Amino acid sequence: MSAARQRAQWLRETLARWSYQYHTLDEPSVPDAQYDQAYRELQALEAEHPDLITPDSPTQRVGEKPVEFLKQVPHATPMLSLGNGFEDQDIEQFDARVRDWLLKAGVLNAAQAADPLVVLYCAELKYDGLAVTLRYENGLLVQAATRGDGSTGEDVTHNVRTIEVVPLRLLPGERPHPEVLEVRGEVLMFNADFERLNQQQAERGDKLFVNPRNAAAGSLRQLDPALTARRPLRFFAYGANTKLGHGQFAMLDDLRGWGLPVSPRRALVQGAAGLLDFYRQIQVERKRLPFEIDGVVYKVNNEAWQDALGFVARAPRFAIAHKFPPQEVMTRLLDIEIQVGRTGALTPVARLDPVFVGGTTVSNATLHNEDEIRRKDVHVGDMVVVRRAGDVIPEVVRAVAEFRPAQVTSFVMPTACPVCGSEVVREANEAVARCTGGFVCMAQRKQGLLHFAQRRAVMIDGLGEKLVDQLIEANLVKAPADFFTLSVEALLRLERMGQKSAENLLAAIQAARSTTLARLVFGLGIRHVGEETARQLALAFGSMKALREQDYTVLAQAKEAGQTQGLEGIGPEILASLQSYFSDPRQCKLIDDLREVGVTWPEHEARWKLETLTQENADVDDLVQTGMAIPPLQGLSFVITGTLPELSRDQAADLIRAHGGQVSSAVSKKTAYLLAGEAAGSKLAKAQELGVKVIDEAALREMLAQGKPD
Ligand code: D41
Repeated sequence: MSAARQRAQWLRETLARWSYQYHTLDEPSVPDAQYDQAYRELQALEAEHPDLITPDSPTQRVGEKPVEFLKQVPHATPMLSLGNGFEDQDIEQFDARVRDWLLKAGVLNAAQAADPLVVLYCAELKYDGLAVTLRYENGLLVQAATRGDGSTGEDVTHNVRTIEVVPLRLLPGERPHPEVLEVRGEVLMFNADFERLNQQQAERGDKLFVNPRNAAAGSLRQLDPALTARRPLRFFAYGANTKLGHGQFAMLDDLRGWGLPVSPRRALVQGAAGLLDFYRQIQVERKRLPFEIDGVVYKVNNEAWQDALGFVARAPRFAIAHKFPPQEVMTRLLDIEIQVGRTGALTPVARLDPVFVGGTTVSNATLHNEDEIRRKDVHVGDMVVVRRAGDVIPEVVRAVAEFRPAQVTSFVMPTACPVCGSEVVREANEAVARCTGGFVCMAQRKQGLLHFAQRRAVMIDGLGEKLVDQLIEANLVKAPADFFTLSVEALLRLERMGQKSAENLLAAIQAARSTTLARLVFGLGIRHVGEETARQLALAFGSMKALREQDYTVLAQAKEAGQTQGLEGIGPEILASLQSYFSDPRQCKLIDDLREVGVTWPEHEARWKLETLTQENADVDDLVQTGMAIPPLQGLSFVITGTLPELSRDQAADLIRAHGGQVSSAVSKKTAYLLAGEAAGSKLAKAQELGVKVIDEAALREMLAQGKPD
């Protein structure tokens, strides 16, 4: 019997230590299976000898029956509140006040109090959870309570016992723990756990929690501990009722030594300057933290000084919370407007009563799409929660039903484009509704023209948003081809357009006249066709004619059946989009018009073919034998450096890509050629070091003329 008792005690202690190493230190010492085995052994032992069960046994975390209600418990020592500030100034004043009080209390002399770095602070994270207090008597967890109003809270012992990171018995630690220890801290839920929980809730058709804090609160204030046990709650300690005599920072170390999780990020800093420095660091680190914080907390580190400072009302003078600007606020939804994007996507945008959120004033926020509006139950006139986290676009999170006025209007997606009146369609299994107007639609025209003229597309240098606006306004440009019929005279009629600027623009347009198929295909703004896809298409099809004449429905089937070569990166979505684009006569006219006004691009024979070859024998030799053109630079990687005699680096890259080569920015062992011009520097040295072949522009042209690398 005594052997069983000893064994049970050893198992309890060992399991507690492993759990501490796993949860608090994040340094698991044994594999999970080992833990489980020991746990089962203890369970079996306790089943055989029920008198061996102790309240700190890990098997007893969910030992209790549901409670009928949450009991009120008076706090032995009141749980204080925390003053707060938002601005740097608030923090500077806080530090000045602290020094002033320490001077009055006779702790500091006048010279010391004048030193802005004299006070050492412990700077911590401010967890966005629920404040609780845990009472340990002789090391054993005997009670857990919410903060409540600070004097009286709710008894949540049965639930807190189920939180795995909370030790049921304190570990020995480096220094002995007091006989009675009240640990203050926050119960919270990690973001990833919250997401997972909400997913489960959705699958079961249960109500969703609005944020991790809310989920933590809901989970902690349950009557049935078995339910709480299934919720992934965590706990971080930030203080204790009794001073331990070595300062706040060291106290957190003590708590950690006794098995309690404490802030993974805290610092001892000097003066307001040190505090603000910490604040800025945490602002940056915030988005990488696995849980939500709503600011940081500063505490005078020296406990004797803390005592000397005393309290105002219920808040200690030694501490302050420096809060981040709120990321979620409530405001009124004044209207829902429709924005039409370059691809014709209709996005509902919320017009809001301006509010300060996430550090700026926000008056517009995205509502994403029609389904999202339904899901969030948002109506015009509602009070809504607006969220702006970090640099993310502000969004409407949900309506607050409680504040719904008698009169609200439901949103309906218009059936005609608000910009051009064209029909709006929403394809099956698509969340987005689209205007079918294309370049006919002003909204798409402007964005489409900018897209066409951008650097990565047909590249008309110096053509910015303002100028495109002016050109559209003056009715000079409706479609891409119109750029190429502009004259200096026409341009001079635009406001703020001088002779020199007009000439420069025309020169840029002239330069854009000879382009590449890849740039053109990208510039057309076909849905799902980005820069890289456009390059692949140009390479595979070789010519605009081939692209236009293709039946993409047939091609998609052939591809499905594995009968195509050279179209590896082109998926069914892209093929469907090409089919719809090239079967629209308005779009085809646009391309014809470009040719008409003298836009040119080199074309070559199609690289891919519809083959009856099987995948296995379809190697390069077969393709050559079947007469398929292989681009001369296929599979070769180039790096370009220095100034070339005739081509710009962009043009050289286009040329290489148009012939099947790749262009990268750094020289490596995989580089086939370094194309070097005048004043080549470190890349040339690197190429020589690695034995990479170095060629000049003439050699490149020679390769292309020969149709093969040298
Ligand atoms: O992380 C927190 N939310 C946090 C809250 C913290 N790190 N430290 C805190 N320190 C205190 C004092 C200084 C009063 C012991 C607190 C709180 N109080 C607090 N939480 C809720 C009310 C007060």
